[in-house]
Amino acid sequence: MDSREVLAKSDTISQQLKQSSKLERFVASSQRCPEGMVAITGGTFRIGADDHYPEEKSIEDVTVDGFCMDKYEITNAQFAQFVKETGYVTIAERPIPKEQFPNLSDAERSPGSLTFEPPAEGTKVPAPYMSWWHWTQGANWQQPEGPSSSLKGRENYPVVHIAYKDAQAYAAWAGKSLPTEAQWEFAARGKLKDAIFSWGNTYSPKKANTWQGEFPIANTKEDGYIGTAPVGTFPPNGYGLYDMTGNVWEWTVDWYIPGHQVMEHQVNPVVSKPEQSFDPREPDVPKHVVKGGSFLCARNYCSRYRPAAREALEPETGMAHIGFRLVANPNNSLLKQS
Ligand SMILES: [Ca+2]
Repeated sequence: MDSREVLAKSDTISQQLKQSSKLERFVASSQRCPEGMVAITGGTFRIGADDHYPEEKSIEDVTVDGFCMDKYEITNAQFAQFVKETGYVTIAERPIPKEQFPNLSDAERSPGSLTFEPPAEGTKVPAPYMSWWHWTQGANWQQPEGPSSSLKGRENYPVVHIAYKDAQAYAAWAGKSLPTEAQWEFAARGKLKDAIFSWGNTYSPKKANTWQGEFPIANTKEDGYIGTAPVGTFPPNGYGLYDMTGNVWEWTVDWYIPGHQVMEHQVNPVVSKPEQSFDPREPDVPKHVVKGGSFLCARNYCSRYRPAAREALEPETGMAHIGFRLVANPNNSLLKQS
């Protein structure tokens, strides 16, 4: 792929700002972030990592302008408020369109989502790839494990089973935006230069909700959580942002391409067109970048609880470990730390 071609096609954040929301105009004029958001003053940093997974290569210098970012992942209580006010129905709650899957029966097309179920006890490691994901009819943000589950007592947990389009709908309602990958990674690094984790260079089960033990068969729960944890349970990073890594993966606006070469020396880089997307594992399926890893990331498998780590996901797929948080883009870099 020709990098200049990719960037020539890219929208810039400033173009997006031509349609900035009332809230974003407020941020621009007051130079302060709204309640629940943290001011990220912007700057130049090294995106990516050269010594982990190939899709994180290579390290490139990029610059982001100042922006505000949600301190926490969007919670079930926040998403419930959005649904109450708008009547929005998430993709996991809608029947699978007949046009997309004409060979499925009506029953097979009934709504659902992917839930995590560990392989049966005694399964040899490595378990068959992806065998721990199950299509569960009736699983959605309100019933994260299926019809017998609910959100009771989980109001402050991150909302999950959120597809990209669901996150976008929420963002439009909130007058905010999904972050770019560069914004997300800059924020996740928490002012640390080139550190492996958002807290430093040494792994700790006390710093983020990850998986301890042999994934996917044994979770020792050393960090206190087998599944998601209430937002803000683990310590914040250097910007005062919680759960940037671990807990749930978070959507970004960028379309997925392997590596960062196209971003070199760019200001507010973003891969903004679906036709730019390329995942070598599924070349015909455009996907967005998700960041931060989740409670399912373990040292022996998918150790993606790092700022540089990234994965690719289809926009219409929500899963039991997919959530999001938002940014407000005031189009200046003069934000005051709140
Ligand atoms: Ca955990």
